Amino acid sequence: MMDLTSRSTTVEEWCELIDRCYERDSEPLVNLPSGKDRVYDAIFIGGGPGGRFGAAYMQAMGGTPLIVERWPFLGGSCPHNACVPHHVFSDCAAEFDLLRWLRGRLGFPDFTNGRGRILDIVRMFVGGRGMGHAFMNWQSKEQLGLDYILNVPARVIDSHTVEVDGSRFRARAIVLGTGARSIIPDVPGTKLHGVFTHETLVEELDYEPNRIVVIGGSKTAVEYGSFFHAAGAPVTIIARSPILRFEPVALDEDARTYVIDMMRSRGMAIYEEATVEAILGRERVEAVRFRTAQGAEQVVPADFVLLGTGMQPNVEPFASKLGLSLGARGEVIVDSRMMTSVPDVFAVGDMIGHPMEMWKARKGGMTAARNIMGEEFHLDIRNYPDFLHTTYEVSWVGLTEAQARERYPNVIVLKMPPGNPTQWDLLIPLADRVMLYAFLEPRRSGFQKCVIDGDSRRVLGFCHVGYGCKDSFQYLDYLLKQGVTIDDMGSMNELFLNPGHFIQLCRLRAGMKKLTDLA
Ligand code: FAD
Ligand code: COM
Repeated sequence: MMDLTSRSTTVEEWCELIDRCYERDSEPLVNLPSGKDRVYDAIFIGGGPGGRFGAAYMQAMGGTPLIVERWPFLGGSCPHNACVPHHVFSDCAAEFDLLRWLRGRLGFPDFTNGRGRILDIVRMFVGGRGMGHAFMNWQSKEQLGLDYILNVPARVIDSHTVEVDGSRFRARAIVLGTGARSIIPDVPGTKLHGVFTHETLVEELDYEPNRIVVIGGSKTAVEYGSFFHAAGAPVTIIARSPILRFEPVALDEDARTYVIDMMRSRGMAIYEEATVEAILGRERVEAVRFRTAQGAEQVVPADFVLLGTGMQPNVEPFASKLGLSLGARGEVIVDSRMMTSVPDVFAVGDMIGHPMEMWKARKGGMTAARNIMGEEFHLDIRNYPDFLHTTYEVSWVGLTEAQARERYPNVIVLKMPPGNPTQWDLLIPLADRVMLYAFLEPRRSGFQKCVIDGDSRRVLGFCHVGYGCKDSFQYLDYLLKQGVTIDDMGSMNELFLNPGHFIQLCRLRAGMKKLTDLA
């Protein structure tokens, strides 16, 4: 065991230490400023966003949390193999896409035979991710004052006792936040060299992929597929269900059609409602055989396959040991306070099932902390803003037009461009980071829609395809929940040219007593 409690460790020192620990089996890293023998308010098992934010919130409330994490760093899968690489890849996808459309024009370089180097990008991420890991450890120790033990798995003894490296720790409550892992589909060939998940991609990729098949229709499948394709490696997506259909917070059908059309128009092959029969090859992957929705057998050559078939909660051995109730997809069942079926045991984040997103993990941790500290607090995980990347940022919140029409008799729609967004060659919408598309490839400049209840004048939903608008959806979500109206929206101050044209679209109609569409 390496006791770091009374040592001030810099980010650079953490980097070296984490690297050493990650490369080979090594001792636990211990930081226990509150003292080893105390009874903690909670032991957080898993130091991902759920555990780390839960512990930080509890500490801020005056409680004493302990985090136990099997990796030598805090932050969980996000900085290691999930959100952070996803955003690196999506940034690259957007840049490559722009370069592809502008190639040889206006002084932009010729990208015609150009290829983004996927292997180098993955290596760049892996080479740099240690700094993110180190920052999480440093911030949690030096700025947040958290107790933690890293680089060792936790073993639950009972609902108040956790064993770590042979020592026992006691707490009033346990908060499980052990995340989720990729589901490996039950088809022949998943063990061939060249078949990856998002986890193994960053650990094991050792060649430049050229022909790519993505199996599955998850966000990861669409996001990573879009990146590979934008980098110049042709991609085929084979999904069992229609892609980009989300529940319960759905993407508007017009936006979905626009996004999929834009993916196809860039040359991506997308097969929905198709069944993968086998990944073929001797040692390395050579092709994927599948059946289309119409029943035709097809074989696509591939030297790289990404499995994007969803995530499985990591619930064992804790569920069996504690007797936790599980749901149909193997997730831990919790109530709105994050309490499991076992008294004093809470669960948060990806291990409680969908939606598997950062906000839910972090707010789940915070919710558990508040309830353990005696403040009743409930988390609603049914209404939230959502997003994904293709070569675009796609963001949405609230009701789709179809959902609104089911619930309200007088639905008003404001959208840009008007009509069918894939058929216009109109340089609208104009905004940051789509100006070049707008003038040179107009139909690629994005799409946005605002759905309104014409009777109450309340806004019901927003969606946006483009760039730079994702952030505003965090606040639009809040405004929707406050009951924002078209008139409130029209009274706001835009920073023109703004990616979300929602304020000015609303203002164009806000003066109207009996609202009509702007669509
Ligand atoms: P994790 O982050 O998985 O943390 C769980 C921790 O528990 C891990 O550190 C693990 O080592 C530890 N652990 C497991 N077992 C033990 C044990 N026995 N003892 C001790 N520790 C243990 N969400 C977004 O909001 N935005 C995004 O852009 C985004 N991008 C994503 C991209 C990809 C490719 C993927 C797969 C997911 C993405 N997500 C994104 C989802 C997000 O990463 C997760 O929702 C979030 O990380 C869940 O946090 P968590 O704390 O529940 O689990
Ligand atoms: C972010 C990880 S990458 S955490 O949510 O700050 O722990």
